[in-house]
Amino acid sequence: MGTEPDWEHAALLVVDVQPDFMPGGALPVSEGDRILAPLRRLLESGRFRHRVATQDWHPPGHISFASRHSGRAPFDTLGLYGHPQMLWPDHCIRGTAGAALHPALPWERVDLILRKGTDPQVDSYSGFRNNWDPRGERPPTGLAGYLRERGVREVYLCGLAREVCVKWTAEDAVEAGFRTRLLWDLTRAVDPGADEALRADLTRRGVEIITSDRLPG
Ligand code: VGL
Ligand code: ZN
Repeated sequence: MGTEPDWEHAALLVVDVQPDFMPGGALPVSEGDRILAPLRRLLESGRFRHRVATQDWHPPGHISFASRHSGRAPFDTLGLYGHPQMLWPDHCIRGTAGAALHPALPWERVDLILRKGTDPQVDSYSGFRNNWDPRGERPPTGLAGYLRERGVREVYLCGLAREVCVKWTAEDAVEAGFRTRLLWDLTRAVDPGADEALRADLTRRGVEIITSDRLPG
């Protein structure tokens, strides 16, 4: 398997690059700001024919917020609809400055902005499918169909957070049949201590981990 992208059939997926995930933000990702400059250059290079962004976009009082569950603190885990749900600080509340697409990036270069996490009762990490709903299902967002209808066969992932929304999006991309590559240097983690295990897990699930300097051109 070569690493040469098939540009015509390749999409760049930029996951949740929003001020709330920056250092000092509501749900800070260590060094989250370090991806901004290289990601700006990649978007401006015009190399990817297809470019999609996801945006975490929660209503106030979202089910994933610790503040919504009495006696619970951020980063506690709760059983929700039969699956573990991590509780988070309030973040990415729709319409707030922290939920905006980060002003340092050239968003005019993306074709589609997909908002997720909009259901008050259901979280959504992946750009492809929500987390489990009360019926135990993970409803699709339509992203796989959007990409397929445009002839996309391979996806390149970057953004935040590496072990949460980027990971879930990558795994679902594999599941949906896309050749999936993660641009490791263009992601950062909430907990970088778990990077080693994360790499192994992603690789086992069929996600290829590469760095952006290996993209030609
Ligand atoms: C994310 C936690 C909660 C992310 C979103 O974008 O990785 N993490 N909501
Ligand atoms: Zn969220």
